[in-house]
Order: sequence, then C-alpha cells, then structure tokens
Amino acid sequence: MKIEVVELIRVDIPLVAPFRTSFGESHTRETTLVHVVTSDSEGWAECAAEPEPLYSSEFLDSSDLVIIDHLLPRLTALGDRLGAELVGTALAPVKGHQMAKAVLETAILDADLRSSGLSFGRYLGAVKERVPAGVSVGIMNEIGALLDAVGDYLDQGYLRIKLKIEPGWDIEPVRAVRERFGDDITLQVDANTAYTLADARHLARLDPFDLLLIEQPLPEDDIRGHAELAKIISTPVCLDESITSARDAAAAIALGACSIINVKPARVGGYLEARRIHDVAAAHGVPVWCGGMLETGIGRAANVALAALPNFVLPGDTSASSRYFAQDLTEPFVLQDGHLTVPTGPGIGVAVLPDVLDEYTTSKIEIPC
Ligand code: SMG
Ligand code: MG
Repeated sequence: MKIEVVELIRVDIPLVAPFRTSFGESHTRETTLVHVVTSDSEGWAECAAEPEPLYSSEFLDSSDLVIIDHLLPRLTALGDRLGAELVGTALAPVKGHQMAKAVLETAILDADLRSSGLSFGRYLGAVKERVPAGVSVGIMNEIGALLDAVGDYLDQGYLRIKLKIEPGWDIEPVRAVRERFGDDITLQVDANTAYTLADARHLARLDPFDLLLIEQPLPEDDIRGHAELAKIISTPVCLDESITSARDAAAAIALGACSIINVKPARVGGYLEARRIHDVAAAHGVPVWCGGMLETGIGRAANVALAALPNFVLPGDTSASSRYFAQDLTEPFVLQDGHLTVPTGPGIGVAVLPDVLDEYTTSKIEIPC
C-alpha cells in the first residue's frame, strides 16, 4: 500500500452539554481527523488529544506537528511496503506521542482493512455482535442536577454509571446516587489523577458504597502509590492514564497497582497495542474495559469493535453518539437495550457524512506524499 495524500482535518463540534472533569471543562469536541488516501483505498481516524495538555501531555497542535514533521516521513519512507502492522516499528524511534501515533496507525489500518474487505471487529478478534454501554457523568455544581442526569441515563438504558470525582465532589455524590438509585446499579468513579496517597483514608470512605472500581485516583507516574492505595482501600483500583503500553500494563499488574484496566487505544499508540494489553491482562485474569475520549462516530466505531474482544468483560465508556452530539460526523451509534452494535462493514464500518464534516471543519492541511 502506498499513501498518496494525507489530510489533517480539524473539526470543532458542539457538545449537547458541558462535560466537566477534575482537570477542566469542555463545551465542544475539537479534534483532528486523519484521512489517508492510498492508491486503492482510503482510511479515517480521529485524534484523542484535547486542545490543552491536561488529560495527558499530548495536545492537538502537538499531535498535528509530530505527525507532519516526524511520523509521516518515517512511513512514506517505507514506500509500497507500508501496512498497518509495520507502523509501530517504523515509528518506535520517536519517543512518546502515543495519540499522534495511534491516529496515524488507525487511519492506515482502516485503509488496509477497507481494501481487504475485513471489518475492525473481525481483524481484532471480536467475539460479540453488540457491547454493553456505560456512561461517564461529569462533575456538576449541585447534587440535584447530578441525580437528574443519572436518572435520565438510567432511563435511556445505560448499564453502568461512572461519576467523575475530585476533592470536594466525591463521597457525597456517590452517597446521593446510591441512596436515590439503590445498590443494584453498577457504579464506578474516575478521579483523573486528582488525589495523592495522603488521601488514602479519605478514599477509603468510598468503600461502603460497593463501587465496581475507582479509576486513576493518583498521578499517572505514581504506580507505587496505586499499589499502596490498593492495600488500604477495598474498592478495586483501575488504571487509565498510567497505562501507555502493554509493558506498563504487565508492570502495573505485577506490582499490584491495579486489578482492572481501562484500555484506550489512543493512549497506548493504537489498536494493535490495545489488543496486546487485552492479551496481557487476560493472561493474568485482569478484566479490561474500553475507555472513551468523547469520540465522534469515526473513533467510536473502532472502539466498539475493540470492546467486543473476549476479555472486555465490563461495560465501557462506549456510549451512544447522543451522549455528546446532537449531530455526529457519521450515522449515529444508538443505544439498543443498553448495548451498541459492533459495525460489520469493511474497516471501521461507518462512513463520514460530507455535509456534516464541512459544517464543523475549521481548518485543513493536505500533505501530498
Ligand atoms: O468518551 O464517554 C467518553 C468520555 C469518557 O470519562 C471519559 N473519559 O479519563 O476516562 C477518562 C475520560 C477522559 C475524558 S477527556 C475530556
Ligand atoms: Mg479515566
């Protein structure tokens, strides 16, 4: 496969409601779409980075620059030999920048699979036709608004609720949700690194609420801290930001820093590494679930396919398109009986809607290869 043109298309899409985490608040989803055109196919992917380096050190402008100056030249140098399975090795000399690497590898994988007629699910090893959907509920100004939002998501059929937490918004919202909706709903929390090990006693106050897990309570480089915390609290510790490779996953499991892993392909450099993490975790009896970065239908399609692998045994942040967007860039993913259907068409299995893309495009860079 030979790349002819790569387009980097920046889009900015309004969210149906602001989404607040411990590190900031989003009102739109701004992302760079990578569109790869080859001699016999095309591929699409979206970058998970955010406009600012707050979730992780990557951000959209850095990702665009790294793609143009450092990643793409290493791939075009491969000429006709290029295929998705060579991308990781070709880009390995460039340190870090997993999200930039992931979006490029995914677009190339999509082009590869479209030309061979294989879906992402078939290629990755999906064993399910539909996957259970969870929803991530942002931090709010008051408990009443949170209870209304959670009630609405439960009415829609979501099978698991994740509450974003931070110091000052943790025990009380969890207590309120349990009191209103009972012990039977599947409930978990995500701190996005907002605590330190000194907060262990405080976090232990979540133990009586029978949470499925607490996600990334401590800084991303504090593996030892998570291992210590896991000895103090009974809520299972799940890592998100800390895991950027299969080697990280193996180390975190071996050190007792987590008993569950949130797999986000973008955070680990792409779907091939995400599948390796799935395999490492499965070998250790550690369950995984598929995270989300407010993806449009383009990124959501591939995530839903990944979530259909056998060790993705917990509901993911694979919500319906309507969770974030009134109008998605593809046909929307719709919740049916609490599940999303795994696309079966070639590649990611969804098509970009050209008029919607035009409406939300803010800039475009075309790179002839
Ligand atoms: O796609 O539903 C989604 C987002 C789920 O909470 C979510 N993601 O740390 O897991 C996470 C966060 C990161 C969001 S960055 C604004
Ligand atoms: Mg998280």
